[in-house]
Amino acid sequence: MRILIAEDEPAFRQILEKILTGWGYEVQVAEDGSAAYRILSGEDAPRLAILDWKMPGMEGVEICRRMRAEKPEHYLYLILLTSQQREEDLVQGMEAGADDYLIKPFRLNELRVRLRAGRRIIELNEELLAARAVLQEKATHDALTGLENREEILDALDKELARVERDGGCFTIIMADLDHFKQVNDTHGHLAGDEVLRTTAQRMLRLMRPYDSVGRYGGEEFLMVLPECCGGCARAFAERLRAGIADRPMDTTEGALKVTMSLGVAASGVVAGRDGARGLLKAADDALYQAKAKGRNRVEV
Ligand code: GH3
Ligand code: MG
Ligand code: MG
Ligand code: MG
Ligand code: MG
Repeated sequence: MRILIAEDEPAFRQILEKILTGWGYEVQVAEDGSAAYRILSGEDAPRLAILDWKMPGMEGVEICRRMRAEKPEHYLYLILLTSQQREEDLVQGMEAGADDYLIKPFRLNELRVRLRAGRRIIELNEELLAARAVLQEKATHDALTGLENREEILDALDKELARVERDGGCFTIIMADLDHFKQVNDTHGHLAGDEVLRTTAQRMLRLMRPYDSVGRYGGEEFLMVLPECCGGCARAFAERLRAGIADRPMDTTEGALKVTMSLGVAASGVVAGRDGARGLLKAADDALYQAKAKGRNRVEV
């Protein structure tokens, strides 16, 4: 674990650095308060900091106050260092956001166990963040394909509608549906069907730009939102998607399966503003219906 030592007295700083390094910590040092503040608010800051109260540039207590106001994503465990005479200021220090304090001169044993307490808090915080990320992923993504789920992709659509209303420009949505997918399940089993869904998702992702969104809209139906891609761009993209699925059989445990997809394209300029997301979804759905009616494995606008 990395620790920041912010201390303006060189001798004291060096002693602390030596001790902590000896205990196996990776140590970063700051010679004044503003350097410490810069490090703590920067990318990849240490999670644990020992801050001298009295420092040029910025006092340790002020650093505590600022870091708590900024609320970085990872919890920062802050230990204030103060001299005996300022013991009465400790309440102020803790109120400013320090987690703990040490009064100079302090005993090594005390420093060691206080650091251990800090590490426990940091580890708990990391577990909490990891659990939250898992929950967040579950709430917004489809477990089978890893694509956005229906709510999330509809959310992306609403955001894109709001964006073009504000900034102008255009976007396109594509509704895509695997052809005769029921037959895949019936002939090769549901598990092979699942593999086909996963491969379809991967192939679509590979063809998309980083700022495009794709979600699993229904069982074997996908919705894409393509910012700043309209007219010929959208049609060409839908055609690439179609070919990306049809041109190469998909490997499954039941062997290589030929799969095709039909796509309906709708551009924001046509319906957006009139009846928003619903109108656009209906236009894409109608186009998809046309693609199915005209024989499948094709794109309709
Ligand atoms: P069409 O070309 O008209 O779209 O025909 P289709 O067979 O693809 O359409 P239909 O709506 O009749 O059938 C869709 C099938 O998709 C039925 C359903 O069991 C299957 N399906 C939906 N979700 C999943 C899933 O998560 N896994 C698997 N394996 N199959 C799924
Ligand atoms: Mg000092
Ligand atoms: Mg259907
Ligand atoms: Mg289908
Ligand atoms: Mg369907």
